[in-house]
Amino acid sequence: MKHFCFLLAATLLVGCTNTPTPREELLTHLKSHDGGVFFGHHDDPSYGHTWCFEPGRSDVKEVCGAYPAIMSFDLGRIELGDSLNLDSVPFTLIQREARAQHARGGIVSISWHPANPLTGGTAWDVSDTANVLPAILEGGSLHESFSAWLDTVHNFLRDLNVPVLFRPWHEETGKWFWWSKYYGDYQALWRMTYDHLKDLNNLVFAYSPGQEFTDTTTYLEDYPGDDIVDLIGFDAYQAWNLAPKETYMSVIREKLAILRSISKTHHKPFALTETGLESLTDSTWYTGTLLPIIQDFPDMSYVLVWRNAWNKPEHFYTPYVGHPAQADFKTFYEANKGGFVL
Ligand code: BMA
Repeated sequence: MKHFCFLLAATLLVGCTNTPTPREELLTHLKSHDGGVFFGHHDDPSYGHTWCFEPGRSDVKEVCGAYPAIMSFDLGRIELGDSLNLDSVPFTLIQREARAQHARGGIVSISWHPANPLTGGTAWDVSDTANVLPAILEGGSLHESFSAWLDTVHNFLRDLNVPVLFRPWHEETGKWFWWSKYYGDYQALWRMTYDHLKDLNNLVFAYSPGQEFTDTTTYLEDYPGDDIVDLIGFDAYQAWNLAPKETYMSVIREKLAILRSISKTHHKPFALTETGLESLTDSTWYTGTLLPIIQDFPDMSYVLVWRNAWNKPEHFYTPYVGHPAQADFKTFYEANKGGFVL
C-alpha cells in the first residue's frame, strides 16, 4: 500500500510538472516555425479602414480569408481608470477579442503606452524628462502611485486569462517616449515592471527597441536581461528609412541578421515587432518587400504591421476590400499561410 501511495504521488507529481503553463505554451508556439512566419496586425478585430467595433470583422480576413496569427492590442489609459484605451477602443472589447483570438489558436500581444506619470500628458510627452523616471523608480515621489498603475495592468492581464506576449517600454532607443533610455535608468524600469507581473503564469516578455542598434553590442546596451526577457525584436517602419524599398529592405535584413545571432547565443526567439508601409502606397509591398525578407528569415517568429485606423484615412498598413494591394496581399497569404489562423 505504502509502495502504491508512493507511486501514485510520484505519478501525480510528474503529471503536474509536465503540464505546461500558459506562458510555456505560448513560448513553444512562438518558437515553432513549421508553418511559416506568423503575421501580426495591431487592433485587427477592433476596427478597420472604414469600420469600427463590428464583431467578427477584420480587414485582413476580408482580404485574404483568414485572421492574422498575431493580434496586438494596447492598454494605454487603463492606468487612468478609463474604459477606452488611447485609440478609443473599449477595454471590454479588447478582452473579448483577445479571448476569441486565443480560442481560434492565434496569439495575443499587448503593448502599453501609458500617460506620462509626472506631467499627466501622453506617452509622447517628453517635456520634463529629467524627472519622470527618477520619480517612479524605487525611492521616487511617484513610486507608489506608479505601482498602482502596474497593479491595474497586472489585474487586467490576470483576468484576461489567456497567454499574452507582453511588450512594454518599446522604442526606448528613440527620444519620443518618456521612458526613453536617454531620460533615466531604463533597465531599472523594466525590472520593476517585471517584478510586479512575475507572479502571473500567462506572460511572455518581449523586448523591442527601435532600429538604432548597429551590432550585437549596441543591441544589448539597454537589454533588460536574459532572466526577464523571453523574445527579442525591434520596430522599424519603411518611412523611418526614407522610403526607397531597397533601403528599407537592406536595413531590415541587416538588423534581423544581428537579432538572429543574438537569438542563437541567448536562446530567445526573435521578431520584427512593428513594421509596415503607411498608406500602402506600393501595391506590391507585401510580395515585393515583406515576403522576400520573411523568406530570408524563416527562423524568425513573427512580423507585425501597425493599425488600420478608421478615423485617420492615411493611417493603415494592410489593404482593405477595394484597395489596390488586395490581390497582392492574397498572394502573400498563399505564400505564407502558416502566418494566419482561420
Ligand atoms: C501610433 C499611431 C497612433 C496611436 C499609437 C498607439 O503609432 O498609430 O495613432 O495612438 O500608435 O496605438
